[in-house]
This record gives sequence, C-alpha cells and structure tokens, in this order.
Amino acid sequence: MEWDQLWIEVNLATLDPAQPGAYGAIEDGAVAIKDGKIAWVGPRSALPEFDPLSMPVYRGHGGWLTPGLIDCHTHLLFGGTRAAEFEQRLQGASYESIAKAGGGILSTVRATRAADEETLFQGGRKRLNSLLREGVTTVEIKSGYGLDLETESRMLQVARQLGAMHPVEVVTTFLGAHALPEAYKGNAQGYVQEVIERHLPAIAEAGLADAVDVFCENIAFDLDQTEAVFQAAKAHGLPVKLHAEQLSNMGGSALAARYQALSVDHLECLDEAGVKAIAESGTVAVLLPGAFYYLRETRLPPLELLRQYRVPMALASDFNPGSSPLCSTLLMLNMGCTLFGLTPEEALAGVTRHAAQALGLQERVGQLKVGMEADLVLWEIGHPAELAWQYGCNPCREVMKHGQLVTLR
Ligand code: DI6
Ligand code: FE
Repeated sequence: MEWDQLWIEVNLATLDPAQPGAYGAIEDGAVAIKDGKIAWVGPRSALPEFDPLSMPVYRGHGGWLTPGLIDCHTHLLFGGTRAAEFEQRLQGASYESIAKAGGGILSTVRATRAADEETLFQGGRKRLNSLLREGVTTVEIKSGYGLDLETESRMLQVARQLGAMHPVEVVTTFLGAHALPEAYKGNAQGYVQEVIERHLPAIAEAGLADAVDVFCENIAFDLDQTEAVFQAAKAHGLPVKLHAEQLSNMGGSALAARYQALSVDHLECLDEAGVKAIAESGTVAVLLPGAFYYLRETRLPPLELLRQYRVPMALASDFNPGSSPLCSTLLMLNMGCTLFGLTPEEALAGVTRHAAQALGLQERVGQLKVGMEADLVLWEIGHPAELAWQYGCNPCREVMKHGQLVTLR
C-alpha cells in the first residue's frame, strides 16, 4: 500500500454520518494517511496487508481517535484583562450596565489599541497552545477589539501570522461591527458607514478576513445596520455570520438566513420562526455555553426546536475577556451537556463536523473520512462520552495536524 503513516490498535469516533451507529464509531479500527490526508478508514479486520517497516505505524493502545477538535467562535486576541469588571459584576453590576457606561468591550478596545503586534501575538500563541493541548486543531479568531482600521487590521494580521506559524489552523473573521467606538458615541449610523466604506474594503483587499460577523443586539447594532454590513460583505465576496439572539430576540437569525449565513451564534432568545429560517438556509446554530454560564443567564437556547428542524448545532468557547474567559473546548463539551442538555454525541459533533460546517470547511475537516485532512486526536478514554463527562484530567495523548504529529507536552 502506498501510505505514509498508519494508526492501529485504536477505536475510531469518525463522526461520519455515513457510518452507522453512535459517533460513527468503528471499534478496533485503522486509519492510513497519505500526503497529509486520510487515505483509508475502516475496521482493522478489513485493512489490506501492509509492510510494517515501510512506514511509521502508530499504536493507540486501545484509546480512541477522533477528528481534530474545532473551536468555531473565539475572540482570542485581545489586550488587557477584565478582572476588575468581574469584581464589579460580583457586586451586582450587570454586563449591559457596564457596557453602557463605557466599560466592557470598550475597555478591551482601549487595551487592544495600546497593545503592539508582538504582545498580541504572544497572547494568542499561549491561548492556541492551551487549545492544542486539548486536541483543538482549527480555531476561528475574530477581530472586533480595534474598532478602527489600524487596530482591526493589526488583529487580523496577527491572526494570520499565528495561522502561518502555529500548528493550529486559524480562520479569521472581521467583526468591525462589534461595539460602537467612543469617538462615534450617538452616531452608530456613521460608524457603520465607516466600517462599510473604509474598513471592509481595505480588509477584504488585503485578504485578511475569511468571513464577516456583526454583534446584532440592543447594546450593539440593530437589524438595518446588520443588513448594511452583510450587503457590503457580500459585495466583497465574503460569507457572513452573526452574533444573534443572545440577550434579546431581535430577529437577527432570520435576517442572517436571508444572507445564507454560515452560522448564527448564541441564540438563547431564538424563537420558532428563527429556527425555521435557519433550517431552510442551511445555517449552523452555534451554541456558546461559556457565555451563558459566565453571565449567569437563565434562558436556554431552544434545543428541542433546533433538533425538530434538524438544524446542525455547533458548540464553541466564545473565548473572550468579557463574557466567556474560558479557554477550553473540552469544558464546552461538558457545559453543552450539563447546561444546555446536549447529548455527549451531539456535543462531540458540535466541536467537529458541525463546527467545520460553521466555518465552511466541511469538505476538508471535522470527520475521519477518506479525503479529509489527517487532523486526528488520540484520547486515553474507554468511550467517546468520557470527553464530555469529566473535565480537568485532560485525556489528550497525541495530536496530528495535516498528518504531522504536533502534540504539546
Ligand atoms: N458577544 C460576546 O459574547 C462577546 N462579543 C459579543 O459580541 C463579548 C465580548 C466582550 O465582552 O468583550
Ligand atoms: Fe462572541
């Protein structure tokens, strides 16, 4: 066989819907790799003859292989911290009231504008390392803490550099419409014009963004402003996604569906009309239990409706300093189940196959399937449900990206 590498003595959670059974599982399976891609997947008993001296053969010691995990929604580049705001919130101030008083996102904007490239890069590198140690091989990173062209571009350039220099693959999203910068107080319309006429064209021209996002919320941008940014994104050939229905039901998801959004994210306040709209557009629902937990929200996303309409559900960290300072995809597996009621299988699909779809990468990553990237994680577990069941005893043993071992110890 013309393979470069082979995995044996492993069970496979392929997450391939074409494989019958939970998790697309294949017990005592094998995976062969050629040119960084998966060349063969199946039960060991069906593996063609091979010469064990002709290539590296990895033995999984009875553990489980899954696709590399994917965190499809993060804001992991930022300056400063928000620990002081955390203390205020513990004394009773709300996330919204802090935002309205010029703190919250705007305090991170001040710190990020003051941070040079090197500082942002080193912060990003450490956070990507934390995710990689837990088996994450693809991460989306949003801008949105610059709110001026210079800093938004710097954030996205640093994200691109991280993608080029770090084993974790980075997908970038321009989130210029994240909050209203201080200089535009009372003039949201003016800022949206600036995003559309100056920021977006320059960022698209420089190839810095893979998609465009907006924070559609009563403390951020309304439906008309969101739509204006979507139109501009489409004119530049960029797909859109949306922070929608987090704190209130604005109808953002239905709007995003009309623009064939890749994903709508948060969704605690989503109603049935919104669920129906995203089901029809093929938009992924990204659930973010970290923000729900950290903001001590009580309203749950409409899981039963999302299931009923067969909307693909992804699960992500929303890692950011203000509403989800939780840099762990494995923690999200646990919280997705304990807080939102996902099954461990739905949760694992949410950080693999469905997260890939939320990034438009479903043809390339997110499943153990012939033709896909050899992004693999070996876990020291007896069953895939263990990934969601316990937290803190990181069972990740080896990580492979594009067929290269990139395990951090
Ligand atoms: N929604 C969020 O959860 C983050 N941004 C957004 O639009 C919060 C960002 C922050 O508080 O810094
Ligand atoms: Fe977010």
